[in-house]
Amino acid sequence: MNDAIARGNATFEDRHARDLDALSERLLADGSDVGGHLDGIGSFEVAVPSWALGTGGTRFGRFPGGGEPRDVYEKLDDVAVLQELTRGTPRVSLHIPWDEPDDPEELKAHAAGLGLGFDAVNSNTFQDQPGQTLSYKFGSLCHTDTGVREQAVAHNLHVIDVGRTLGSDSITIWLADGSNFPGQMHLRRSFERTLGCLERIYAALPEDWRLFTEHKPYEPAFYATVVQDWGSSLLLAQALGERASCLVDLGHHLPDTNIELVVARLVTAGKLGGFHFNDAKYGDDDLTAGSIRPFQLFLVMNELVDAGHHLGPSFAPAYMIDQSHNLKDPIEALAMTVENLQRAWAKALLVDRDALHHHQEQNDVVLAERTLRAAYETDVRPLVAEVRRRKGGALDPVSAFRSSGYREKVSKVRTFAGYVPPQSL
Ligand code: RM4
Ligand code: MN
Ligand code: MN
Repeated sequence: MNDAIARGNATFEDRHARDLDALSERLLADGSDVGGHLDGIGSFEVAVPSWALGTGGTRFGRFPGGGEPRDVYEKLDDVAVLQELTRGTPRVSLHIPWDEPDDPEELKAHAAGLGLGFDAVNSNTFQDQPGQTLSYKFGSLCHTDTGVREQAVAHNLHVIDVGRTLGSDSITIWLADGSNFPGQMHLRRSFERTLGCLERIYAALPEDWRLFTEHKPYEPAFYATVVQDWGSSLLLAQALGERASCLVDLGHHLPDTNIELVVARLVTAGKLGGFHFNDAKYGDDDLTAGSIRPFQLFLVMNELVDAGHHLGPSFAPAYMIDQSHNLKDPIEALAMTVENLQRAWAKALLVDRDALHHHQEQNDVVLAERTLRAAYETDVRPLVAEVRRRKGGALDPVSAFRSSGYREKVSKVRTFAGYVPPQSL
């Protein structure tokens, strides 16, 4: 990959240098600290979910590409490629049991050899696994049957155990629990049972670990999801304690929800724990971040940067990607997501916060909005590319990936696709 990166960077070098000069000159004239911006952009890192490396499917089918990773080791190899290209993805968020390692120590060593570590581990009580005693058809942590709840709690404790060996420091719990028809489930009791189980998982959390609850309005439950919205998620996190917080998945909101406002509220509550970046037009579409609503992504990043200014280093949400593509090459899709995240983050860093604050205090609607838009409309691509270049990454990750011939190469070796990716999750 390094050869392809060097070749690509040589091709784009002159043009990049000219674009970077022009932008730096303009930013300096506006009083911006260009060096500071470059450092700030470089500080943004995002974890890659282990389920994003294979071609995703929908419930109507799957069209696998060649050379998909066959196991978790090959998935890490692909994340290492992404990291070489983008220099922004040094960690993996592992899903268990989809990517459960036979030997976590060995997987940790394999990851370390690739320069990778582990972010939050994800439990799965939304599907029945082969050989499982009791079914999650009617829920897991919310289930009416104690036995099912016990089994689901035990699974989460196991996930924590695996994560501990891998060097992870948090668990994300997303529950499909809910009902499809009015009357099917006692709305209050099902929530209380869920909290009761989460309390037991929380009690087993290693001291330096965090627990994230992830809300989702619907799917697969179409009438009432137990952890349906950020309010429910917040109630759980507050009841559990200090090390529990909420995870916001950008695709888990009803159309037109003001997600930046959700972020702001959770920051105020001190309960914004993690993020799943992706994009969506209608539902939990898991598309490339920034592909559909780039302005919304910018406004979310603006809240995150603003919270960082206000709270300092203690504000450290776990930034993760949650996407699943059925059309794009997964590595290219991830490279585009990382790039779009870096750009949105870079734009948010450019917001003149003092000016914005001043205009807000003066109730100057026009100048406040113009201050935000001035940052949003700045073409930050040269800054972001420069950050990658300085770290040894690619000026243009997708073209470097294509010219490397990586997918063709692994296609020859990865001949049996044993992995069946998530369908419509
Ligand atoms: C869910 C949710 C979870 C993810 C699964 C695969 O919709 O977003 O975060 O682990 O999908
Ligand atoms: Mn998610
Ligand atoms: Mn989702």
